[in-house]
Amino acid sequence: MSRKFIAAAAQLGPIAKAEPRSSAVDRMCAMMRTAHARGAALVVFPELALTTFFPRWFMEDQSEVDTWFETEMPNDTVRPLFDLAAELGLGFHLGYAERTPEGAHYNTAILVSPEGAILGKYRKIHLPGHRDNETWRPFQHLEKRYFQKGNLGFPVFDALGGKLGMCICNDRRWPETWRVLGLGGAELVVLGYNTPAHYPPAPEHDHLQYFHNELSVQAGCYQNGLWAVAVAKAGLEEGSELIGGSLIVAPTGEILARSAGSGDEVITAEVDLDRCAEIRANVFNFALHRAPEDYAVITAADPD
Ligand code: CDV
Repeated sequence: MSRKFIAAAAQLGPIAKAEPRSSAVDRMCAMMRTAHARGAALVVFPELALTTFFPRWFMEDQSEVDTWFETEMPNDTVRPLFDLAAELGLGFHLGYAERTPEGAHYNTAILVSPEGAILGKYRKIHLPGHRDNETWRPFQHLEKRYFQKGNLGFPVFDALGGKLGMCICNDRRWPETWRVLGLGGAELVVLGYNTPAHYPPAPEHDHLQYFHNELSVQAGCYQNGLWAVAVAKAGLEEGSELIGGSLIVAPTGEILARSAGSGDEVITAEVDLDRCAEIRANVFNFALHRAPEDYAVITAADPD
C-alpha cells in the first residue's frame, strides 16, 4: 500500500490584537481550499493560530488572560474549519490556547482527521520566556506565566497510513523532543511556531533566527529518520516581527518546500512515509546502534 500523500504547510501572516477569531478561521479556510486544490491530504496551521501572539503582553487580570483561551474544541467559531475539513476530506493540525474545565491552561495543538474528528492532542512541554513583567524588553514573552507545562508527553498517533507526532515551536529546538517522538515511531512530525526575529536576551543571534529554525528541524528529521512540516505565524504582528520560513523537510534532512514571504501562504510537498526507512534502517537504526546505557545523564533531573 502506498504511503505517499501531499502535505501542506499553511503559514499565517500577522493576526492583529483586535482581529476576531472568526477572521483567522476564514483565512485558514481559504488556505485549506488552496491546499485541497493542490491535492493535499493534510494541512498544518501554526502555533496559537486563532489569535495574535498574546504572551507578548503582561496581564495581571486572569479574566483578561482567559479571553485568549478556548474552553471547548471545536467551538462555534472554529467549527467551520472542522466542517470544511470533512467536506474536503482533508486532515489538519491546529495550535490554540486551551483552558480545561479544571482551569488549567496549556499551549495546545490537535490533529484532526479527514472526517473532522480529533485524533490526537499535544500540550507544549518546552515553554520559553519568563513569568514577570520585564519592562526592559521591547515586548514580553510570558509563556511561563500563562501556560502550564504540557502533561501528555510526546504522543504518537495513527494517521494517513503512518504514525504522526506533534510538537510546538520552542520544542523543535530540543533534540530530546525529536528523539522521543522518533522512539515512539513517529514518521511525520507537525508543528507550528511564533518566533520573533528579535530575541531580547541575546540580540546578537537575531540574524540567525531563520538559520536556527532550519538547523533544528533538519537535524530533528535526519537524526530520527522522519518527515516534518513546520509552520510559522509570520510578519509584523503588533510591532513584533515574526519569522516566516515555513518548511517541509524529508528524513534525509533535505528541505523540499519553503515559504517565500511573511503573509498567508500555502506550500506543499509529496511525503512518502516509506522513505523513513532510508535513514532508520541504516545510519540511525535505533535497535542496532543506539547506546542508551550511556545516555542516563539525559534523563537525570540534576545532571550535576
Ligand atoms: N513561541 C515560541 O516558543 N517562541 C520561541 C522564542 C521565544 C525563542 C521559539 O523557540 O521560537
